[in-house]
Amino acid sequence: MTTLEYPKIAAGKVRELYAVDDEHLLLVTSDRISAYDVIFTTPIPDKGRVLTAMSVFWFSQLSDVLPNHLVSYDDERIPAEVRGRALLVRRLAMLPLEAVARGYLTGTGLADYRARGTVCGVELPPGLTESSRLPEPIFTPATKADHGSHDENIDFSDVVGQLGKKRAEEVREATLAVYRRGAELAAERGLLLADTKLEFGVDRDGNLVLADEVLTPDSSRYWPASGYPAGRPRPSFDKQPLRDWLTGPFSGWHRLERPEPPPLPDEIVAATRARYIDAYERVTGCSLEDWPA
Ligand code: PZK
Repeated sequence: MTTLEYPKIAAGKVRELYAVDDEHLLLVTSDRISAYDVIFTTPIPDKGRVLTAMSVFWFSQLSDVLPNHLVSYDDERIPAEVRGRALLVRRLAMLPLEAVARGYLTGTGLADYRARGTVCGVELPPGLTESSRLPEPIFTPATKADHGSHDENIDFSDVVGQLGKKRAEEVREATLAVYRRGAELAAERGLLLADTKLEFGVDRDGNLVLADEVLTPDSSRYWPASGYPAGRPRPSFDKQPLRDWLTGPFSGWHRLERPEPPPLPDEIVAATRARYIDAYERVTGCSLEDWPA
């Protein structure tokens, strides 16, 4: 059985989802990387393994907080060609929202705060700036946008309208609990967890289940903990070498003209790969060499 023999049921920028049977899916993470909304053709070797291994680490760390969809990362149902970067997961009824928790102000959270003084209906104190730490972590849900469009921030009251008060509160509390656990462990390892985006599903018995990828550099903003005061954008732990090269004088790439993404030079690939592996090893305390390939 090769991956391609399973029916593909969804594809994102860097991941694909296959139907294994009525109860199981295969979630495959590629080595592709995106930045500034473009997806590069040059792969980052081992990126798919890093993201997969990190998700597995976090599912295990969070298993006392809530159940998750992971069945296995090493199973006969996982084809050899994707071993180490694929997860066999339980098929769930997915909730139609992105569940985001933020401990710091950046991105669309910052934009909404500047425009309205609130993020997703949560009132924040005046005087906050780019990268400010929030007084406490907040739940900032968003719609799940179709391919090509962006997620849109929504208020908690919209989530209540969609899911009912009980489930909405459960999702909010679970999202904040995942963020708190992630931020606490990241801080012990010299990293700040600025924010994280989660997806939830519901199993046959009606239990809320953590799905998708969890606390990976693609679903979360990890920042180096030291050396960067609030007021300026902080460098992303993983993608900064790529972003710096792209926006610098040598890439020949002009973001606003939306040209084809340029091929990445070997040294940018190597530096980016090293950041992903470093993030994995810092967060988990494990060597990537001990992860299946
Ligand atoms: C599911 N996605 C998003 C992720 C993609 C799309 N356990 C599950 N059961 C049912 N559906 C999903 C999951 C999970 N996880 C997740 N869409 C459906 C997604 C990765 C690649 F193309």
